[in-house]
Amino acid sequence: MSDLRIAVLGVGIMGADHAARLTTRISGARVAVVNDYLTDKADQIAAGIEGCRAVADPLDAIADPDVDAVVLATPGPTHEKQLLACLEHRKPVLCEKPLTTDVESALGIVKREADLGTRLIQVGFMRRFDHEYIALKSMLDTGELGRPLVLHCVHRNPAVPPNFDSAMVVRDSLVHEVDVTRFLFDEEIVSIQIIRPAANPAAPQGLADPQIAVMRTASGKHVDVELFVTTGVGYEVRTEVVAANGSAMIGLDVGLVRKSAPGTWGGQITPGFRERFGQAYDTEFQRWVDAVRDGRMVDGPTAWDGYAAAAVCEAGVVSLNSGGPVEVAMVSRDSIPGA
Ligand code: ISE
Repeated sequence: MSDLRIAVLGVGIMGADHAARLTTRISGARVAVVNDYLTDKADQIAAGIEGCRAVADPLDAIADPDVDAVVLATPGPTHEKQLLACLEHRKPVLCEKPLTTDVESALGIVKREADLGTRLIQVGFMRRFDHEYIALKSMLDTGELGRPLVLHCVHRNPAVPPNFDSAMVVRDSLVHEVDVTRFLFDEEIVSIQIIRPAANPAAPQGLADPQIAVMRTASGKHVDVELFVTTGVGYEVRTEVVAANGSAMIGLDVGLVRKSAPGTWGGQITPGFRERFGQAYDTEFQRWVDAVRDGRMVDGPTAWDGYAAAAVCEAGVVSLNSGGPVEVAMVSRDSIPGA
């Protein structure tokens, strides 16, 4: 079987990383087309990949007859149009989060895909492919810890880009714990509250950081998340499940532990999400390529997962402004046959 010919749309930090991953570490696929609104950047990436060319218009790249499947690493506001084009051309697509930037358009995408009767959209919630999250999920599924009751999470970044605002802490950062909660517990989140502690004096003016998210699932499980995106320290993602018969924690970041004179010990913290979740991205991409090649098209979070995450984040942003708990408004999955 010949290699899957992929178009990578958006070759900023994430897209360039995906193009490199597909070229050097993933089998059964090659990058045939790249696109970016910065055309010089797309030309430069294309020049470094054998048999790859830059296409200036993202919709032309999707429609290109030499493209079998699409990776979207473009800015969120462009996703709706690009996803609709992928559906129109029946091209499988791995879309970096967010699915779209608002709940209505996310639901529109879910419905349009369901109307086609074939799943073509996978959403890039990469934590579901991380060895530690997989181990935690398997442990919960075997039932050895008994009924899970509480999830405690920590999500810290050393720094964020200058345009990062308080709502992005919810939509861009917390969205991962929203998906992790749904993945681990197999149920929807029904309410969310965002609490703003005193802000980090080192955070940019106006950025509410840290934030504490408190969520409740349909069966009444409690989830709390400390989000702190300007720590200046490192990339820390910890997740602890407390269950009826014990607890389990991942993300302790304990690699090599050094002990040396004069009586000190210590190790290293991963600097960023690409280092912490590099394995997860590789596994996600290999499994997606394999699924597309054998006709399953999707092997991971679906458009519905993207919609559900958007709905929780939407409620989270309302709570960020009001301070109180907010109910999550979502349609029922059964109301969309095929979703
Ligand atoms: C970023 O977009 C990510 O997806 C990272 O995983 C997350 O840690 C970071 O907070 C986000 O801004």
